[in-house]
Amino acid sequence: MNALTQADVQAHFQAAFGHVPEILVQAPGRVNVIGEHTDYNLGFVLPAAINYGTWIACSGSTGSGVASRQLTVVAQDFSAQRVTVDLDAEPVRDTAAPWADYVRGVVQQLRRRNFNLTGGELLVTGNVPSGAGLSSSASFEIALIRALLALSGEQIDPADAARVGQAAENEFVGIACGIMDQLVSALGQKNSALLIDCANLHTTPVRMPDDWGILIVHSGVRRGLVESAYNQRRQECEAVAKHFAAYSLRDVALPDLLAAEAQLDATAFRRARHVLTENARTLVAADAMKQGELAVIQRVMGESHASMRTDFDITTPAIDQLVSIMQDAAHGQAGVRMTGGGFGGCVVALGRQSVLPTLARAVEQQYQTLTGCTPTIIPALPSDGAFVQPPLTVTAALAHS
Ligand code: GAF
Repeated sequence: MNALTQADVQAHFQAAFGHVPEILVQAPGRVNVIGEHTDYNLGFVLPAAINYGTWIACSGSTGSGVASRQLTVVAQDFSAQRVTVDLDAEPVRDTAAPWADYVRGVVQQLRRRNFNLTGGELLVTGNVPSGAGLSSSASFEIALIRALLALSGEQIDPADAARVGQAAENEFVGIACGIMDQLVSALGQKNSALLIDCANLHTTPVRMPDDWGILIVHSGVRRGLVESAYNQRRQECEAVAKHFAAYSLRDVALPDLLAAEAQLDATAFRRARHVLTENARTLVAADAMKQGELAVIQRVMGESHASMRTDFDITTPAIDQLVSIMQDAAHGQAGVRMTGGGFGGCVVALGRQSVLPTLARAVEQQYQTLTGCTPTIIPALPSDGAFVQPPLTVTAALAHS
């Protein structure tokens, strides 16, 4: 993966704007250990922030009047495309620079919450593999929120930052995502996963045992039709909640769902069964991680993948093959499942550090031959959530470069 240093980010800013930045912000992507499509059903999730993220270097507007009510944003990883956003204008979607919709959506939400934003110059770059289901968008949103508020001298609670990012995505970008990705990007903790109760946003860090590790493998499967299929899953879940006159699936008990099978559409029933059983598995997994119970992790992650395949219909044949290769190679020393929204993207393994290289080798030896897809091995470390820091001094930047 592309390593990115603070000195690189500063150098990109300087090349774009001709002076040094005042503030640097980083917000991580995430890998979800377990708890898939449960967040928007107000259930439980267990993601970890990872050591890949979005960086923003920024400084306040140097001018006054009109200029100070504008943001100039350069997206280093999109051919250094430069976009200007007027802080006072009603936002309009930009088909020439879709990445800038996240900026407009975030600004709109911050304004609605009466944050007093000031203009500035922002350089955005990152190393979260895009389209991999590792939350490059949420990390961009959280980095933006932290950067814009740092420039304006305003503060935000991490849970509120997550709500702003989610609302920007739901209301402006048009994806009906839950809050998991934004919340773990804001609040993740080193060496830990974060158990989130999405009904009240209560978070509990769950420390990973010292001899455990995480391995992510990108399946090389493009995530096609993600948005429409994702939004459709959400509607299916909400329809079942409505059948029970419940606010969300969180308020439906598994025995009641099972008893109602004959009255429900067969697909809707399977969708809800995935969500309710996944909530239970997530709580078991959090406890097993805390206690270092590998056999339990292996079982529930395996069950989670099977449920995503047969009940939620979000895996693909190549991803099922990838999971199977890694499960066989793990010999009970790691849990393996697809991670993220599905329809492509990545597989995650959590288990004994010593076995993870064996899993990576098995993937390299078998996956491409069996599926024709090219895998990418992504070693990952559970990491801290978003942070703001002053830039390196010129001397320190030179020493790092
Ligand atoms: C995507 C969404 F953005 C999350 O909110 C979550 O629903 C996830 O898919 C599935 O668990 O990452």
